[in-house]
Amino acid sequence: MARTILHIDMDAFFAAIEQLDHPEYRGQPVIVGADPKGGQGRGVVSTASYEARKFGIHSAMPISRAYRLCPQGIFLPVRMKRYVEISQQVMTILQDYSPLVEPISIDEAFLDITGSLALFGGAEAIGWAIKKRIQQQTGGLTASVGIAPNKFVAKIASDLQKPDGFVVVKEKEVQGFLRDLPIFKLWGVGKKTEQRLRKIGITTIGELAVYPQDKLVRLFGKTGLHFWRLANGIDERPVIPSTPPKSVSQEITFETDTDDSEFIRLTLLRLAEALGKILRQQKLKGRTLTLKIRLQDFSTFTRSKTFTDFINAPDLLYRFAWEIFQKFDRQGKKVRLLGIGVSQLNTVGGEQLPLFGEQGNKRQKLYQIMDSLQAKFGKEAIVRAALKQERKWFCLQIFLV
Ligand code: TTP
Ligand code: MG
Repeated sequence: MARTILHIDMDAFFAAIEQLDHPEYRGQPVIVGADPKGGQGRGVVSTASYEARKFGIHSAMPISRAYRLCPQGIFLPVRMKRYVEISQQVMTILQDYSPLVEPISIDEAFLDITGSLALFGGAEAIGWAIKKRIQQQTGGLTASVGIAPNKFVAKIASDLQKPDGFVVVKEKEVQGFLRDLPIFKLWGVGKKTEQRLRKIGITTIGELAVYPQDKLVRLFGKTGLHFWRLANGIDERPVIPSTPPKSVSQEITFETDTDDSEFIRLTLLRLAEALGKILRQQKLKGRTLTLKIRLQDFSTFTRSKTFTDFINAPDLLYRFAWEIFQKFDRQGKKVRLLGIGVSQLNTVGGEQLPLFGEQGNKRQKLYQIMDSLQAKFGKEAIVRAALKQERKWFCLQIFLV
């Protein structure tokens, strides 16, 4: 299934906070890090404001060198407590736009916004809303945002127009976007690898993308394949939220209330497929399945079933959800909303539950294959025949809480 991933990275984070807290430093070259001790200091630069970067100062540079480059600069110590406070404020804002937020450093995070697009009016709307909220709630800090079909491209995109950047790369633009970038932009390509790639005539990501895969594998082993895949814009790594959720659920509100039991059955199948996919991506299984039903008069019911084993396979989720639904007495009323959720979650190492035995193992493999096929060829490739008759959904929402 096509995904939309957003990467966000705050601009000159520590230095920008110093400029926020001390208005007199705004527009000035600010260097946060070790004490320069008049050029004799032995530590390094944590970060520098964009004004200071004009002097050639950057993170991890010896503070003594930074001092020589810009003796008139404003040198400040690290105030970690304050930066963590702002970091938490920013991460909390991000949670409002997707339950799938993966912080990867103090000032940077990935969001899988695939499930939030409809709710907020599209990817760009989400990106701009996040930037605006951060600016307003922190009192003026800026962030750079990259939006793309995967993590790798989103991260490159957010870096491209820093500071205050905003870059969106659509699925069909990925290859063109990557083509002319230097190879050191690839994750995992350090100085040594860069030199080795140069020796075989590769200096850009585009050149790497068309290089024969087998030759790369011969030269770099498995990593060669990894480079090739990234160069071709293929990166299937999921966004993994830092705190595992307590429950995962999917629900749907119908465009018109329904009592068509075949349609309801297919809806449960569709919900189970989607839920199963998220659970597999997040490497989670659950012991309790909950069906949520809202009827035409807005009365809402939940019915749960708890198993001895942990499950995440869509056909099991579907089978039990359908069983629960059939036992539920709607008193002749139509259904407005349906949801299924799984709780009592457990992280898994990929092995299948004993209860469903050998079949379970095969099934698990099948789902992994389905996921990778879908990632490659799009959802249509292997959508179950039954789902082809689906009607329009009003709103599909994913909840991880
Ligand atoms: P970065 O996001 O790498 O840098 P930045 O936010 O200062 O600047 P920009 O993103 O606009 O390029 O790192 C975030 C913070 O982490 C940074 O403000 C300070 C800290 N940091 C260090 O302390 N040492 C380092 O070597 C790096 C790279 C960052
Ligand atoms: Mg940053």
